Amino acid sequence: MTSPPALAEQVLEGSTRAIARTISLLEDHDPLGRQIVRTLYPRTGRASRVGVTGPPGVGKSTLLSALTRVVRRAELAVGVISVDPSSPFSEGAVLGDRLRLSEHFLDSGVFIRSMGTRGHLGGLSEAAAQSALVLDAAGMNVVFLETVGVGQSEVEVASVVDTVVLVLMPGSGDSIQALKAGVMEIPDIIVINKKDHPRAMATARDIQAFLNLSEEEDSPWAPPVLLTDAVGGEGVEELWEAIQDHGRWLSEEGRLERRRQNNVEAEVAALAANRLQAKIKDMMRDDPRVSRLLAEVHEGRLDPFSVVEYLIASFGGPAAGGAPEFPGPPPNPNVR
Ligand SMILES: Nc1nc2c(ncn2[C@@H]2O[C@H](COP(=O)(O)OP(=O)(O)OP(=O)(O)O)[C@@H](O)[C@H]2O)c(=O)[nH]1
Ligand SMILES: [Mg+2]
Repeated sequence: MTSPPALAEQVLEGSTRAIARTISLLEDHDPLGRQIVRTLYPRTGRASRVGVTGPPGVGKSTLLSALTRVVRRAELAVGVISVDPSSPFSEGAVLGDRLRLSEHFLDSGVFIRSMGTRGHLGGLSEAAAQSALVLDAAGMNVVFLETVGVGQSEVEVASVVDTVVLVLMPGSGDSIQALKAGVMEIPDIIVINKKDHPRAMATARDIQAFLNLSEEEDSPWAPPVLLTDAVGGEGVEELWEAIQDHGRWLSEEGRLERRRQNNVEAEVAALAANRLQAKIKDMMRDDPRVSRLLAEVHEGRLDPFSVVEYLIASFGGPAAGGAPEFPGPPPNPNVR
């Protein structure tokens, strides 16, 4: 078996097989995957990272296939990570993505990977975010991350990209409401796909009117609302233009640096919250002391907060297996 440092080296050389292997390790939550990401991390940051999110079936994968075609014309290397929700249909969705994106299979400047059925959604978006880093380190110029907008995972994924593209279609009423109610953050670019649909224009106008109202004085970036037909390719070049415009805007006045710094904070917070949540679940299930305490709460002899305190006191303490080990500086990939 190839050692993690050797695999990392091959990723840096852009080996498709090494990239695929590393992503599989990440998908399986294999600690080796994390070790490779740690080695690669100092070599990331060059790619433009673009999140493409939106409700199921709006045409995100089709749009990404069309976008990839446009970006390839500029001879930029493109990586695509598509996250499909862990639904009973995700096998089909993965297959569907393969079909939609299959025209790019023979192009060595394109790496496409669908992540579907394994793991719960939180863990999935974590693996997807790390896979995006792998593609970045491998020298991809643009890395697209497709995710289905389902609350939390959307937030997590937004925290690892530079540009968030929200894809909607006529009939995406829930998402539009979420946007208007402020439940969903305003993305950098909004796309109304399926512009061949009779209500596409009205939907775009509706969103534009909302954006005009909510325009913030101190935000010089006004999110454009674009209409596309991902199947016919209409509006896709304009979308790529808008993504590049946003990239240029970010590169001014230290905005990209600030954004990435905020992203790192949000990502670390989300990752830590995921780990703690998993730990709490484990303790609730496996720690006999917790079971006893819960029984006492049930019998009215103890209040719930005492159990919470016990849980929290256990994190990092001996009950949780000792203080976490600091991983130390990453190995320099240039020195073996
Ligand atoms: N009429 C029309 N159909 C489209 C357009 N874009 C995508 N579709 C169709 O919409 C369906 C869903 O497209 P996908 O690209 O799989 O959508 P998605 O958002 O990636 O879906 P999930 O990943 O499952 O959430 C497919 O049958 C596409 O052919 C469009 O612009 N116009
Ligand atoms: Mg898709």
